[in-house]
Amino acid sequence: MTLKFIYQDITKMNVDAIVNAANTQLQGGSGVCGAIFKAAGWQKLQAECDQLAPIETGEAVVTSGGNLAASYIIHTAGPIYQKESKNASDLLAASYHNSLKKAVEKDCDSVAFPLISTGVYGFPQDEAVKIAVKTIRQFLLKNELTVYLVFFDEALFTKSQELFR
Ligand code: AR6
Repeated sequence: MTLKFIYQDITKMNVDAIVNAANTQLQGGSGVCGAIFKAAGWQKLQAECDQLAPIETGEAVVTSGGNLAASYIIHTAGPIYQKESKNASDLLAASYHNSLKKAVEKDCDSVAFPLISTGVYGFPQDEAVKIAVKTIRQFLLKNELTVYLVFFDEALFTKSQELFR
């Protein structure tokens, strides 16, 4: 029943599942997605993803963790901020919520999230952190899970830690 902030490369996390900031076609890409595909084993992970694609924005699906320490990768497509401006917040919350549900379905005790949609997809970072924290805290009221929110930007990590202490 804990949410922890951590400044780390998510591919190095020793947890039951890590979440990938994917696209609806589940195609290996850049950013955190590229790092995860590379560390997990690109071809094998892409083959698993191809069986599950496409997904809706806000939906989540699960593959193996490949060569990662994590047993599972939960792939969720966050909203493209410019495209979904009206529904972007709800869709981002759905990405977190649906990923958490998948983690529980797979009996995970621990799961690590990147800041979904805050890179290529352009979601304002401070707002995205707020939505992530709110959605995760709500879920943890009823579920036993350790959740890590993984920051890749040290300044944002420090600022967010102070804000949500
Ligand atoms: N560990 C943790 N966080 C990371 C890492 C890492 N190794 N690398 C980057 N980040 P982005 P999106 C942070 O662009 O905006 C891909 O091509 C990064 O600083 O990876 O959801 C997909 O295939 C940022 O805060 O994801 C999709 O097509 C956050 O991860 C599209 O980009 C998310 O940035 C998804 O875009």
